[in-house]
Amino acid sequence: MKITSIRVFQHDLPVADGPYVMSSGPVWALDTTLVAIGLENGVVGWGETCPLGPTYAPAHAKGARAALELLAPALIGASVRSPRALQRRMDATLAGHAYAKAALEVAAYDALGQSLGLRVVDLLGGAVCEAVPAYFAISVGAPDDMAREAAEREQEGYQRLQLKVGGRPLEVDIEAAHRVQEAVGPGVRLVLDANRGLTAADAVTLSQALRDRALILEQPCNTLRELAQARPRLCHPLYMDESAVDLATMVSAAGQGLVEGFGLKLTRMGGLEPMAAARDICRAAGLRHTCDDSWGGDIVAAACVQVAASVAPEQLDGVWIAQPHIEGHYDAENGIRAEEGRIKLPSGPGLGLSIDPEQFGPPVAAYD
Ligand code: 0XW
Ligand code: MG
Repeated sequence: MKITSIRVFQHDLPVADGPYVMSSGPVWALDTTLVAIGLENGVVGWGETCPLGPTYAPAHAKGARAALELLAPALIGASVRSPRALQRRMDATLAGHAYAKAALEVAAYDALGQSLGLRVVDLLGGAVCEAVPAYFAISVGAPDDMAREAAEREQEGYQRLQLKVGGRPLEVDIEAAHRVQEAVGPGVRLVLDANRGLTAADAVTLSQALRDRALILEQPCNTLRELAQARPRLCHPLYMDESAVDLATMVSAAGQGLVEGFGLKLTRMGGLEPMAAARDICRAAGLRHTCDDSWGGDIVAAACVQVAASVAPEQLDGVWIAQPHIEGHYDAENGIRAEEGRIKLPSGPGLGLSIDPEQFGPPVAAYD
């Protein structure tokens, strides 16, 4: 199962129903990077990393491809039989850059699973279900428009809706939360996600103004210190997303009782293995979490669903995929999609996808 080649592709992902609007502003198009790992047995495994623009997190598309210039050659000749050994080899080549390493790690798991005739979830402890709940993120918008979209998404089967807030007067966010909750049934769980855009004081004001609403507040503030400062005065469960940059931070937050849950992103954590460890930390601490990523097509989505299917249902808040905002699929037959609020786990080995590299054009880099 030795790696004999690595191909890197660049692919544009315009936001089909754009813009996607968070507290940091609108996003109209994304730049994704795909990697294809070729093995001596002829198997090809795929990975992907797609930062949500250059300011959402300390990651950007060209940075991923620059990191891969160092990382890919270091993996030629290594075996995918030990993802941990690959991780050590990558860490000995380049510090940090988890979002780039994740693309290679996922591709290695895809190739390993295909070689063994196993799904990636079978390599992560096994599936506890064959479909996982999806959730939908509603962009910052006029309260009426957000309420209308919330009602439509509930009709589509989503039972968890994330409202993007921040970047505007708090009063408008408060009005939007009221209007959305009035527009949907009691079975829909609502999350307000400011993507780090609020001060601690504003987070407290928002929460106290909505104290009678059943909500989750996700990453309202930018830093751990601000989350801890706001925490005692919040009226709602607090989830950490962008601040959960590694397992050590999660262990510390769980140990302090700082949060009730996490929004977890696969490439931010460094791939499937760290995500599975994060899953186990949450299980041990009795915390709920999502299995998501910042953006990306079928390959990122498949990786998120594979790990999500190994999570105890009582711990899984849901899976977010970018697919509703992307035209088409990388794999038209097995592509990952939400149907009636749930995402089916593909049946095929590896990620369960069959990817034609021709769709991405010539590789931007090739290593043999
Ligand atoms: C909703 N997401 C999982 C997708 C976007 O990348 C942002 C992210 C979040 O929860 O912050
Ligand atoms: Mg979030």
